Amino acid sequence: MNIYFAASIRGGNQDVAWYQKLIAYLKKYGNVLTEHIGIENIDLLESKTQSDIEIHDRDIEWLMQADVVVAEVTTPSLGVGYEIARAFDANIPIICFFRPQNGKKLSAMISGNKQIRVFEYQGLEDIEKYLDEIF
Ligand code: 6IA
Repeated sequence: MNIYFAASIRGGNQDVAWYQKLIAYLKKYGNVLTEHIGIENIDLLESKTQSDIEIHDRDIEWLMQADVVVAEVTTPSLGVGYEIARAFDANIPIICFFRPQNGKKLSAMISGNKQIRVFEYQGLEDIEKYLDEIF
C-alpha cells in the first residue's frame, strides 16, 4: 500500500517530531512515499536542491500513486490543503490527524467534509491506536 504523508512545511514545521512518529508507525502498514517530510530543517534544505516546480510536479505524481493520504493538519498549510483537495478529486481516501491545543480549531473545509476522517490525538498511544484501527 502506498501512503502519501502530508504535513505543513512552509506553513511551519514546528511539529516535525510528530511527523516523524506518524511516519515511523505508518511504515508498519505500507510504503510511505513522502518520508522526507520528517526531515528536520527541511525548510533550509529545500529550494537549494529543487525548484518549486520540481517539488510540485514530483509530489503530485506521487500523490496520484497513493492508495491513501494521511495528513497531519495541526499547523494550517496551503500546500497540505491543496494536496487534500487534489486527493479528494482523485477519489483517494484521506485521513487527517489533528492535535487540539490552545483553542485552535481545524478548518471547517476539512472537519466539515464527511468523506475525510479526522482523528484528534494528544500522544503516541493515540496515533498507534488510530492507525491500528484504520489499517
Ligand atoms: O505549503 P507547505 O509548504 O506547508 O506545504 C506542505 C506540503 O507540500 C507537504 O505535504 C508536501 O507534500 C508538499 N511540499 C512542500 N514543500 C516540499 C518539499 N520541499 N519537498 C517535498 N514536498 C513538499 C523540498 C524538500 C527537499 C529538498 C528535502
